[in-house]
Amino acid sequence: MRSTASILHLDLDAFFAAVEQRDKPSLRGKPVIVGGVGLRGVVSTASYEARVFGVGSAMPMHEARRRCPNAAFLAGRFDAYRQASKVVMGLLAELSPLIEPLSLDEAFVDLAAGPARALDEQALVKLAADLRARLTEATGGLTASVGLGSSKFMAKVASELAKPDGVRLVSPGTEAETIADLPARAIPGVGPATMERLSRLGVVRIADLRELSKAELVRELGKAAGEHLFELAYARDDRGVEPERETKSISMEDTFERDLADRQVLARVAEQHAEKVVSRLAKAGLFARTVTVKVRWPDFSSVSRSRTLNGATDRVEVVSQVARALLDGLDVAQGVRLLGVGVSGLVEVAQEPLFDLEVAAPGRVVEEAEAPVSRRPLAWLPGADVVHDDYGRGWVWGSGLGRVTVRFETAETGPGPVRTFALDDPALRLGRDAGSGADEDPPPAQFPEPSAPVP
Ligand code: TTP
Ligand code: MG
Repeated sequence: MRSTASILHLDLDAFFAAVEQRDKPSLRGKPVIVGGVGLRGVVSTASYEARVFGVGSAMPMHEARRRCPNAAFLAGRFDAYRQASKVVMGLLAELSPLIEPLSLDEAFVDLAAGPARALDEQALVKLAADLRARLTEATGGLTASVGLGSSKFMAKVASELAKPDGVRLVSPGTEAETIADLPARAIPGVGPATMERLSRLGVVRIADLRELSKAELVRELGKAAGEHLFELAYARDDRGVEPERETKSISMEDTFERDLADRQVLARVAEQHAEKVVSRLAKAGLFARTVTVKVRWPDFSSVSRSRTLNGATDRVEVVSQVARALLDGLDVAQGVRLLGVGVSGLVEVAQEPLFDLEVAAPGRVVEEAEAPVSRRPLAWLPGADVVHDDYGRGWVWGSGLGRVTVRFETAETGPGPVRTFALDDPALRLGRDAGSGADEDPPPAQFPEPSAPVP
């Protein structure tokens, strides 16, 4: 491990929600929840104002609505998130040639590989402060938390301790004591399932892990995970910052303590895996075309089954249904030792028809007749960008019964007025540009219809 705190971890604060608040001035300082709109939709992220009510990532949307009924519930605009992410990653690339993005809003930077290699601690903190200021400026108001440490693990823990909107440097030599009192789940990779196993061994804090032997952890969690956790408990981590590599697949698997033959239990595990996989997909701003299920039998042989969809999806109910169907095609009577769910065929745009399951009603969800497949089909989802010939740019506040309500405001305006239109109002269009943009066909010329005399 290195003796300087030269690994930097940056994580944007309440990323999707912060982009929404930037572009929708009336929502600044208010609870904002971005998430799936489907039947089984879950929260992607909640603004800090909404977190006060106990709303958080991966919570079912209906639960979020119950806890925070007055929040703005938005469907998400991946183009805007991806654009903000590019700006941020560009700033990080100025610090060092060695950066490793983990998702749209999170990356490691190895400062030892760049011009900052010889900086002392004070100068490193200053570098982080400057970075955060430039980031806020360049993104039009987003904030980030930055951690500095002697390893990837410490940098990530430090940024978590710095949240929100702060910097934290963990001095080399103080790592083990810094993490001792943190809950064990603060270790990246320790999720609810691992935590449940650990609590049975009496583990609450990271220091408690040090009471266990490596052999005990390996027995409980498997060789790779057990050994890794044993090292992290003492903050020992020598993984290098890996330059950007393309994400080709995302998967989640679990080895059971006892072989499982109960279809219902297996289906539930497949669903839980699908939820995690989809959450990581969303964090990466990606959509998947192929779903794979992997099963390992008691004799350690494995099979996998895949299905490729007609289009690319980021919807948990789709991934979950396909995974369960694939599982149904396997005879599990002999017992299952390991079950995994994965997605691949990753692309940056959804290609599936976007049906708003929860609110689909005649005339409620409008697909553009010939929506280009090159980008997410547009629909009057809450939060979507719209342009009106007379009122200019705004966003969908709500829709239903053949009408859509729009708030006319942008990042550059103050909070703007609200107006309601018929869904087929020719002056109103979905999208960000006014119609003269390069990737949009010019709108058909509009002539005032002579009002027909009423007979
Ligand atoms: P995070 O960095 O985990 O969360 P965050 O940026 O919203 O909040 P924090 O201030 O705590 O960092 O994830 C980044 C984005 O990824 C988040 O804004 C939305 C998306 N995401 C999902 O879509 N599903 C998830 O389960 C999580 C955790 C994140
Ligand atoms: Mg974040």
